[in-house]
Amino acid sequence: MTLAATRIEAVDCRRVWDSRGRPTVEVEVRLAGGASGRAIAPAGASRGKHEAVDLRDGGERFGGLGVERALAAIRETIAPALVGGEVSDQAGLDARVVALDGTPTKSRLGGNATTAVSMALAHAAAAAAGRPLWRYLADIGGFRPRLPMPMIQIYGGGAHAGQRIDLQDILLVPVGASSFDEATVMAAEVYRAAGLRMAERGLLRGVADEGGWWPEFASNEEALEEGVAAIERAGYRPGEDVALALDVAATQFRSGSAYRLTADRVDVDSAEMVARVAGWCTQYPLISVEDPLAEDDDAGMIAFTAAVGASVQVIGDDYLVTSAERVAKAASAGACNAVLLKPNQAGTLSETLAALHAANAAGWHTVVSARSGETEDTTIVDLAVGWGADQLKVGSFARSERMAKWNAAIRVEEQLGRTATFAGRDAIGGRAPQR
Ligand code: 2PG
Ligand code: MG
Repeated sequence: MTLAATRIEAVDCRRVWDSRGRPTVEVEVRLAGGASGRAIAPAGASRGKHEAVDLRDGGERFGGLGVERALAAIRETIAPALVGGEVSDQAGLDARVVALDGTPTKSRLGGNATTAVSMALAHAAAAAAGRPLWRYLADIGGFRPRLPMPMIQIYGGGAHAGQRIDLQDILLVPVGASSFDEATVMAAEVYRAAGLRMAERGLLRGVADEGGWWPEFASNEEALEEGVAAIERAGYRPGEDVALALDVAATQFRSGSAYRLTADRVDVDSAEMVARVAGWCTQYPLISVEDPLAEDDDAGMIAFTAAVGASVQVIGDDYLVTSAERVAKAASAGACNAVLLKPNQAGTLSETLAALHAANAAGWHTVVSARSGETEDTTIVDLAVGWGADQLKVGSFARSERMAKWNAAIRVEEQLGRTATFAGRDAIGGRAPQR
């Protein structure tokens, strides 16, 4: 009897290093027919309380961030359960891992272990089918491959820049671009102009965790003003050619029931926070705002979405943690109109895809996102293209763990050639509540 070529023969793993020089998990899946797939788990710094947790070793070594326990979980528990399985049955294999873990946040096996395994399975399945992963995912999922609109960080802040300012990401969105390639050209020019301005003002201090300029600003608003100035300096019209976006990551500066805006030397309550960020939306060319309120501030999220959601995209990240259930609940409550999709928040590709389906069902925009701790792994680009997601957020326009993703998308656009479609301006922005 000949064994099926797509039978899983081995699930191997090793410790590799992420963009912060911290240990992370790499998995390699080998199939009976010789095809293989490999993936590396990313790691967040500003994490939601309900997301899948990484299994770390604790203790002194590597500041407690070792991944020996996660590797042991793969070798001793996950691999024995998957070997012999049919690799194209991603849903069945992911479900097996979820059942083996049995916790709401993957705390037994580790989200770092389950995420790397799930992504490596998909790579192996695509390799066996002889197709790039993005095309394989589109084919099996019934999606039309499409290049997403990129969101590119200009300044990093919050947990990614020692809390120098409270806002975590000030991003640019090249809404006037007509292709992904053109979008990267515009991003390169604005990013460069922003750096030149920092240098001229004597404020250049290098870059933050995701490659954005270190935010040497006196207030949160100054970051927005500088963003507008950089767009103009690069020769673009703010809002018309290049818009701004924010990841407030407000959970990070929640203090009791208040929001502590250290850079602005003020504590505000939820209603004042809503008014402040909504005010920025009218003052600056902001097209999208992520996590404007903390992960447990339902009333604030609903109020903010009601205030600006018809014209501004309101993304839930820590608030929704790539959970289909949370997306459906938020949609019916009128909180958010877009979801950030991070595979390692869910812990498997199948659960990430379920969150995308829930968002599509709600008429929301979808944004596939990297983490602040990344590697050369470019799986998220395949997901964004193959699932026809609206946007892709992978950090700034510097550092190779970021550039690897932008460059991967450029290659896909070229491979698609004349059949390539780019998400464009309509794939980002506000949505009138559907209730
Ligand atoms: C976010 C991400 C990426 P982290 O908040 O959206 O910017 O950060 O991976 O630290 O959660
Ligand atoms: Mg975020």
